[in-house]
Amino acid sequence: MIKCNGCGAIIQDKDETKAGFVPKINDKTKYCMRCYKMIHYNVLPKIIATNEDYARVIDNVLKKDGLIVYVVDIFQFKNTFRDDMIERLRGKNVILVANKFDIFPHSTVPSKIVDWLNYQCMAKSFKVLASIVVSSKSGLFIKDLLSLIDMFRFDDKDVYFVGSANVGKSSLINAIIKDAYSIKTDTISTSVIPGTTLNEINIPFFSDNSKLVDTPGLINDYDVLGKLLPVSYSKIMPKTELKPKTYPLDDNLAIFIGGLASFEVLDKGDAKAIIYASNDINIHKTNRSRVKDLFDSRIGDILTPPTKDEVKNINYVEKEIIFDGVKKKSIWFSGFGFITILGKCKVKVRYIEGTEVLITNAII
Ligand SMILES: Nc1nc2c(ncn2[C@@H]2O[C@H](COP(=O)(O)OP(=O)(O)O)[C@@H](O)[C@H]2O)c(=O)[nH]1
Ligand SMILES: [Mg+2]
Repeated sequence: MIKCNGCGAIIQDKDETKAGFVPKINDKTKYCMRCYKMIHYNVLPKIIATNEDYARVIDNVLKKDGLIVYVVDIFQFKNTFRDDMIERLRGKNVILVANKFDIFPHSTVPSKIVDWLNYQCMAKSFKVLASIVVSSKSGLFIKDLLSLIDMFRFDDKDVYFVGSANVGKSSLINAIIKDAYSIKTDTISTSVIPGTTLNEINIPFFSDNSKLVDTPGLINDYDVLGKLLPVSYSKIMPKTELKPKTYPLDDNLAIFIGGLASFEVLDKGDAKAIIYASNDINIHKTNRSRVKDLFDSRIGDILTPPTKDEVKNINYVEKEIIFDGVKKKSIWFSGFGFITILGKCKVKVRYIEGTEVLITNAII
């Protein structure tokens, strides 16, 4: 039995529609056709497994006695620090890693984010051995993560990387291997499509023969990606440093985050709002009186993403939120960003039906 080095599926030459397919298996086969195409032709993979399949693999992994690296996406924190994962991880040896720190404004102080992460854990009574921010893309703090892993990997245990789909688990393992061996090429397949990794992938790494283990992640049903087509994925996932936009609130101000959400001021109080979203999303400032008209006629052209094609399958829901101004807060939209509110105000957000809007203490 050979496993694909890219996604972990068992290599087979019987069924093209199933994971691990290659037309012909031989001694040199290292990757399935899906990963081979992803690596050499930049072809995006199709999703071929379900959340139940992924959950089975994860639960199997968690039965083993190892050190767990729980990876979350700092830009999608609320989406990826999930109750269903926290419940699975309670009582285990866990290091919490917030990945993709490179996209946060470079003035962000890492230790403040770590404090914030620890607070979020405390709020869920979730004990972790340590929290850290890293970037698998830029390599920032990868060495520090490796030191933490060495420190907490009692009795030469294996190290399991778990977390939601797309948080960068596979990228993180690649970054660790690149750093440790001073190499430039990726070992495991990564992509913008949730569900790239299909099975557990074991990588012998430590001198005692213990392994780094990559796992598939659960896909969040509330993620906005599920409502969009792959053409929009790379637009809403920031690739470069976020350029936050600050708006002092005015009565009747409305702001569109592309056509993904709108933010309307019902009572401006003394507040301002700072929007953190990918630079590829059009932020459009307008008056509340124009909101209905814009939703009816301009989504998919000036208000994009989504594209015109995607709009056909999207409905919007709305929610009023009151901020008392005592603490800074962040409004998290599943999948494409957050708004930090400073001060007292009352606002209305409209967002895509089937996605979530969640509030935390402000992250930045
Ligand atoms: N900006 C940024 N993107 C990242 C980082 N790590 C991973 N990504 C991107 O996130 C997407 C998902 O990565 P992948 O490793 O496949 O995630 P996995 O599903 O958790 O294994 C890919 O498009 C990666 O390029 C990071 O540190 N910074
Ligand atoms: Mg992966």
